[in-house]
Amino acid sequence: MLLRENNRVCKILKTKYPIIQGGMAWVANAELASAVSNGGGLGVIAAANTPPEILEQEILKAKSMTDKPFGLNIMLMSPTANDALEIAAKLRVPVVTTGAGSPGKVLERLKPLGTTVIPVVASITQARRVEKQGADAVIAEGMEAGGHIGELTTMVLTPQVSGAVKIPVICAGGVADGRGVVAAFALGAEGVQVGTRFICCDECTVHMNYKKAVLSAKDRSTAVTGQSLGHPVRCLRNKLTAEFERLESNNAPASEIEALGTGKLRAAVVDGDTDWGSLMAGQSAAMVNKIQPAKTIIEEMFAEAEKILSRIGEVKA
Ligand code: TUI
Repeated sequence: MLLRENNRVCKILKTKYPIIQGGMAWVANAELASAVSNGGGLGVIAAANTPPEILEQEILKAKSMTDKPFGLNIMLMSPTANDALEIAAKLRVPVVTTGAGSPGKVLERLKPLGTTVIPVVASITQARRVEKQGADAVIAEGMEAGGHIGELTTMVLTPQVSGAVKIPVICAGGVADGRGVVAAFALGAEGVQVGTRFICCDECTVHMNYKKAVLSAKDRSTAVTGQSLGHPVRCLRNKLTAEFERLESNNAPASEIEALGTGKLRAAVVDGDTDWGSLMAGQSAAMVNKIQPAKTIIEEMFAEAEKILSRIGEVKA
């Protein structure tokens, strides 16, 4: 079965299942990453803006919580991206994913060390460029995803990226169950990246209010803010997104809009502020209806995918 055996993503990641956990800022810590890795996927710690000393501790903590490989996500827009890169090199983190920028420097520094580097891309040009620069695989992330997003949907981005590069493509943005896994593979991907559903796993340490907000999300519960600043971010709708929309439609100065976002992700994750916190989540939040162990989420997704595939295979032309 292509979903598991002879799967290039499983081989590259050294995992049982071809699934990567999204590198969600403030959410993706050692607890979440080790749970996903222990569950048969690739757990990922988000470097985000974490100060270097704390990030190092987090990586060491994850090493103590799993003997399986896990990754580090470097958010390239972050002022601490360089520190994270040096930590990845020093601690020999086996897999590094990147997001929100061009990963040339990361590839140059880490490929000679044997690190597996998998950039998130939001366009075909970026996918072709990172393949030339030596990326091991790419994550094609559609705008259904949570957090910082590009402009193309998963449905059109994934097949185009798959057609444009030879390295394996991992599909992200809107994938939250077995149906999403099958769709991803149908579009040419050989693996999936899942963020939002893992917010609602037992081991994820975000405030319970955040998990409850994801659980109660419906089809139109997310909004994209920050478009006017050139960095669109998808979050669950609340007072914060309404205020963003008010400022953006009034053409408020960029500095004022930027200032509104400061510290808001922490407010959501740590304090559980669902009114004024930034509840980053993808459109798939509507499909997340229960809190489960990370391992169950992974096993359920792939069992469902295999069932769907065998059902589709039975259909006679
Ligand atoms: O990076 C993400 N999602 C994120 S990062 C993040 S942290 C944050 N915190 C506060 C405010 C804003 C963000 C939250 N969510 N996803 C990966 C991703 N990368 N999506 C889109 C891209 C992308 C966009 C442009 C990748 C490359 C790119 O350009 C590359 C180039 O060539 O310039």
